[in-house]
Amino acid sequence: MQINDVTHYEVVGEIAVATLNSPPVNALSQRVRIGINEAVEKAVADPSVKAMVLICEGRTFFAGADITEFGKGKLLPTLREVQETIENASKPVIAAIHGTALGGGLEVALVTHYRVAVPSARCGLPEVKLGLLPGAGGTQRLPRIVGPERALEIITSGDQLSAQDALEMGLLDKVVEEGKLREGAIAFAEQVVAENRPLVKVREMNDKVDPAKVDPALFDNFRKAKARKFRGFKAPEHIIRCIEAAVNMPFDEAFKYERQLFEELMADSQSAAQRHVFFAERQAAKIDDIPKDTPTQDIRKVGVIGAGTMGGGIAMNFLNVGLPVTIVETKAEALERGLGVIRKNYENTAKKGRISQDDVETRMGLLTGSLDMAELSDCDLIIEAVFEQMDIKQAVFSRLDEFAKPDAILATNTSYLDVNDIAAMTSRPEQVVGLHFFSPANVMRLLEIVRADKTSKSVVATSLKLAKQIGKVGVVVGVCFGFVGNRMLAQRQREAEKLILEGAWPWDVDRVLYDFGFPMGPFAMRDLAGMDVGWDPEKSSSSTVREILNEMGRRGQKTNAGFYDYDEKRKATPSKVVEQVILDFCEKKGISRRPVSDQEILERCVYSMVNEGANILLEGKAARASDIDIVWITGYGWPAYRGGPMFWGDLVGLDTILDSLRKLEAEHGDDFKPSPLLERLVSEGKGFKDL
Ligand code: 3H9
Repeated sequence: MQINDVTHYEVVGEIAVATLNSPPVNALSQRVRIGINEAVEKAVADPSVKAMVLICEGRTFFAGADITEFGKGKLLPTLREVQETIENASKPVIAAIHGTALGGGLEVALVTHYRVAVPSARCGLPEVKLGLLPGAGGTQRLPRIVGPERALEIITSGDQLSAQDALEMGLLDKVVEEGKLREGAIAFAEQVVAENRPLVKVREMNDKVDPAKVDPALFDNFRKAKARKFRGFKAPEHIIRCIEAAVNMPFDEAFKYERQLFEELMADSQSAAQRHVFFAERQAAKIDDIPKDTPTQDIRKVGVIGAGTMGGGIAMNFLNVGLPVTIVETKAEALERGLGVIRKNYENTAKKGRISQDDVETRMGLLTGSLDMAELSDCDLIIEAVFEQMDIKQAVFSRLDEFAKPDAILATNTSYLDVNDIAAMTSRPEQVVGLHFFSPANVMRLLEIVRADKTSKSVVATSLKLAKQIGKVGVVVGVCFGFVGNRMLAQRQREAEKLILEGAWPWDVDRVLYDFGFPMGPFAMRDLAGMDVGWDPEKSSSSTVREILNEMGRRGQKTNAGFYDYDEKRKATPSKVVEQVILDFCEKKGISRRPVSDQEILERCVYSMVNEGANILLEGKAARASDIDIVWITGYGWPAYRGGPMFWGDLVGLDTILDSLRKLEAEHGDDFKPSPLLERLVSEGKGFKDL
C-alpha cells in the first residue's frame, strides 16, 4: 500500500518493507519524513511484523536533508523527530543502502538498529561542503562507531567511504550481493529476528568515546595539522567542537550542543554562500537554448597538440578516465620531455599512495607520442595547446582541417584569443570550440567552454558532458578578450600594479587578498609562476617595475628573488631591494607616494572585478551571475565561503559598490567606470541574484 505519494509499505512474511521514492536523490523532504515516520509507526503497531527494512528506490538511498527546504521554517515532522521514532521503535529497523547515503541520509541510517548495503554503496557526511555540520546527530553517533580520530577526518573532509571501508569500520553490519539489496536486507532482518538480536542504539555505545581512551591532545593536534586547509572556513572548527563534546559530555547534552552549532552555521553567510555554490555548479551545466536531449558525440580517442606543461596536463585528464591520447610535438626532444613529465607526475602520485603502480602503467599505456599531426586523423577530439599567438594557432587549425575526421571536435586551449578567428581557418567552424583549461590542468576543476559564433549545440553539449566525465566543472562562456576568468583577473592585476606605485607595498596587497581568502596574492603568484613569463629581454626597457626586476635577474622563486626574497626553504620575506626599486621608479616618474589603506586595496582590486563581471553579463558573455562565481571559485581560488564575486557583490550591497566605484572614477578615471548593469540594478533595488 501507498502511505503517501513517495512511500510504499508492504509486509513480506514477518518483515515490513518501507520503500521511499522521491527522485532525483531521495532528499529528506517533508513528504519523505512523513512517509518514514508513518511507516515505522505502522510496523510497530502491527503485531504480525517483527522487524522493518527501510529502503529507497531510484538511484540512491537518502542523499541528505532537502537543501531546498533550508530557510523555509520548521516543516514537521523534523528530521530529529523522525529519528526518534526510528531509534525508539520496539522492533529492529534495518537500513538498506545503495547509491550514496549522505548527510541526513546517513544520519537516518545511524539511528536504525542495523545497516546493510550493496558493495557499490557509499557513505559520507558532506555537510562541511555546504558550510554546515551534520545536524542530526552525525557528529555524535559517527565517533561512537569509528572513534573520534577517524570521525574528525571523515566529517571535516566530507569525503565518502566505500561500502568495504564502512564495513571494516563497523558502520555497516553486512554487505549483500550487488543488485539484491531488497532480498539481502529482508534475509538479514529475518536473521536478526530469528537470533533475537538486541535493538542496538548507537547513542548508547560509549567505549570509543570514553574519555579515558581518548588522547586529550587529539583535537588540538588535528586543528594544527589542518590549519592551512581550514583557513577562513567556520564549519570545520564547529565540527571539531561537536566531536570534542561527543567525548566530553553526556549524549543528550552534546546532542543539544550540536544543534546549537548547526543553527549558528545555518544562519551564517558562509553556509548561504556554499549552498549557492552547490546549486550554481549544477546550474552551470544547463544552457537555455541547448535542451537536455541534445545529441552528443562519443569521444573515444583524444589528440593533444603541444606536449608542454599545459598539453601534458590536459592529456592526463583523459588518461585518468581511461581514454587513449595521442600527443603531438614538433621536435623529438620536446616530445620526450613532455612524456617524461607526465610519467613523473604519475609516479609522484603513486608515491603518495593515491594511485597504484599498475595505474601508472595503465595510464602511460594509453598514451602515444608522435611528431606527425596527421596521426590524429582518427581522433574524436583534438585539443590544441601550442604557443599563445594567433598566427601559430591559425596555422595549426588550417592544417587540422586537412586531415581531422569530418565530425571531430577541434578545440583550442587559448586563454585570450578570438576563437571565431581560429575557427575561420577551417571549413567546419561549427566543430570548433574553445576548451580553456587552467594550470595545473590535471588539477584545477574549471573548464571554460568557449562557444564561438558558429559552434554547434552538439559540440557544446558534448563538451559539457566531457567536462563532467573528467571531473571538471564546465562553464560556457562567450568570445571576448580573456573570456570570463582572465578578463576579470586583468582588473585585479591592473589595480595591484597601480597600487604599489601609489603607496602600497606588494606584500600589503598580497596580505589583503590573502586575508580575504585567496590562496595567495598577485605578487606572490607572479613570483611562483615566474616573473619572466611573457617578458621579452630584447624589448625590455625598464618601463615597469616588473621589467626592472627581470632585468636585475629577479625572476621569481626559481631565482630565489622576485617581489620577495626567498630562503632555501622558499620562505618569502619582503624585499628591501624591491622597496628601493619601487621608490626609485616612483621618483623617476614623478609619482608622490601616499598611505594606502587596506580597505582601498580591497575595494580597488575586488570591486573592479565585480564591475567587470557586470559588464560580462551585460554583453551576454556569461549566461548568469552564478556561472561567473563558479569560474572564480573553481579556477582562481576565490574562497568558496564567499560564494564567488557576484554573490559576494550582492552580499556587500551593489549600492555600496556603486558608490565606491563612482568615487574611484572621480579620482582615477575610466578604469572604474560603473557598468550600466550595476547602475540599473541599484536603481531598481535589485541584485545579481534577481537577474
Ligand atoms: C544535511 O543533510 C543536513 C543534516 O545533517 C541536518 C539536517 C537537520 N537536496 O548532483 P547531481 C539535486 S545537508 C535537494 O547533479 P549526481 C541537485 O540539485 C545535505 N536537492 O547528481 C540536482 O538537481 P537538478 C547533505 C538535491 O548523481 C539533482 O539533485 N547532503 C540534494 O551527480 C541531481 O544532483 C549533501 O550535501 C539535496 N540534498 O550526484 C549531498 N542533493 O537536477 C548533496 C542533490 O535540478 N548531493 N540534489 O540540478 C550530492 O552530493 C549529489 O547530488 C549526489 C548525486 C552525490 C547525491
